[in-house]
Amino acid sequence: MSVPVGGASSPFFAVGGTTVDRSPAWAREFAISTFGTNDKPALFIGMSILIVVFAAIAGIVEQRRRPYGSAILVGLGAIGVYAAVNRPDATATYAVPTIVGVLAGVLALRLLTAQLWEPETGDPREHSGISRRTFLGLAATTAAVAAAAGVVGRQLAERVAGAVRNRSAFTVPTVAAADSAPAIAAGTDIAVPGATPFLTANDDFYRIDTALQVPMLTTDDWRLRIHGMVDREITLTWDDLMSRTPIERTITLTCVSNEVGGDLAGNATWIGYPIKDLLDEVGVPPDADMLLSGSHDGFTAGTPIEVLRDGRDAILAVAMNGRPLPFDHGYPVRQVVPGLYGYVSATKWVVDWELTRFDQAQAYWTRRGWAERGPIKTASRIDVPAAFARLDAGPVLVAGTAWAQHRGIEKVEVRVDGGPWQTATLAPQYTVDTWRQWTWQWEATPGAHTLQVRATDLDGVTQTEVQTGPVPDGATGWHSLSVTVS
Ligand SMILES: Nc1nc2c(c(=O)[nH]1)N[C@H]1C(S)=C(S)[C@@H](COP(=O)(O)O)O[C@H]1N2
Ligand SMILES: [Mo]
Repeated sequence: MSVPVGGASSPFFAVGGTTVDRSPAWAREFAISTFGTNDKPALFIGMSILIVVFAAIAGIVEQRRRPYGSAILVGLGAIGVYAAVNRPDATATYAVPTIVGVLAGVLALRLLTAQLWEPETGDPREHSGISRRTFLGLAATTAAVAAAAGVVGRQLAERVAGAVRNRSAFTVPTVAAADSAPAIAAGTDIAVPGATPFLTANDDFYRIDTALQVPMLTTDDWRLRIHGMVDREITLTWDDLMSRTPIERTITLTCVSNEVGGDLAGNATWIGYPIKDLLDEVGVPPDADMLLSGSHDGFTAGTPIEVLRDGRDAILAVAMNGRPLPFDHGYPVRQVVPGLYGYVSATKWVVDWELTRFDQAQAYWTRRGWAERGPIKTASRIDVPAAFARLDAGPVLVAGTAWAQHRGIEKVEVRVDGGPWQTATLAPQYTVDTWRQWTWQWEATPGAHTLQVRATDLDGVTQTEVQTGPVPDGATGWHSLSVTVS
């Protein structure tokens, strides 16, 4: 026996996914600021509590007024079915797990409460216990549900294992010397304990996406369909992609949701295929101005075509720091576009490209109130000392990072207690597409102090002092922290 449905059909994930997709921008902001990147576990725990509460209510109602308790379960089931069949990759079979669950629930509820009623009159019984028949019925129902869950679970486990095997077997493409990332000059990484390393390890790389379950694709499953405003529609297979010439680039990604001083940014060395070459191959008419990229799980990003063609290293990446992309970061293929926030450019598990226009299409976050175009704003951050650190008076090394992708960092300045700005020492700039580390030597005096940092990009523009939150196009303001010196 086999149940041919994916984990995304589970009412739990379906309702969760729909909740994420339908929530207004302020609700997402609230979730991220309250639960941080634990917003998904928080959503699941919240949903579990709600389910237990609804189940208890259904039980009480069924006991008082048959069959209204069962009706509550059917109503909940209807929500689950609606959410499941409306998932981006849904088929009609997505309704199956919810329907099975609801039928089992109603059966269990009826068996459990049957003993509480007089069969002839329908009046509540004074004393009741669970009979042998009811007990057996319940046991059988529970076993049937567990078996069904087991089958779905095993299918899921097999799919996951297949994807894991596929990823282990994938050899990272070899890049010719001329197409390799430039060597990292000595001192580019300031190597100050507590400061961000220049390269972010895959396991430490921030993760932001709307996927409650990470898509587990194999290279055999993968296709990239390129359509819309193109001269020649094509569908790339994995072998088609692998037959091209790969390039390697080190590029810093940043999330638009990053708060001033936040850590939703990371720097990795990517191997992949220039997006510009693929656009040339399909032929894009001059009036198309947006690449609407879609992921396997329905997320979309709208990237300005002019940015993809202005010579920067926008790539369809397949490797991250010498390894196949981790599943969390888009295995087998994702986009990396220097200078744009991830929500308008960095589509993971990318399977669909539609060439279109900004006045004709909207992407996932744009529909929810975020800016249409998302150039990364210049940012700087103090990594050491940590906020509220207790320090000894005397020399203290202040260190951190700054970024202005595709423009580059020209200057970083630090000040203490609102005093004059002091120029920090910049580490060598790797390229304009990566962040740049800095240090500043402070002669700390006893007392409570506030440290502040600001950066200037190579266009000569200094970060604004005006504090704004991430919505709709990225946070602004100077990172500031307090320390105590004795
Ligand atoms: N499929 C998919 N791709 C996505 C997203 C998503 O929700 N789904 N989020 C984007 C956002 S908002 C960011 S900041 C980057 C983060 O990439 P990372 O998780 O590899 O750091 O992925 C982008 N790509
Ligand atoms: Mo993001």
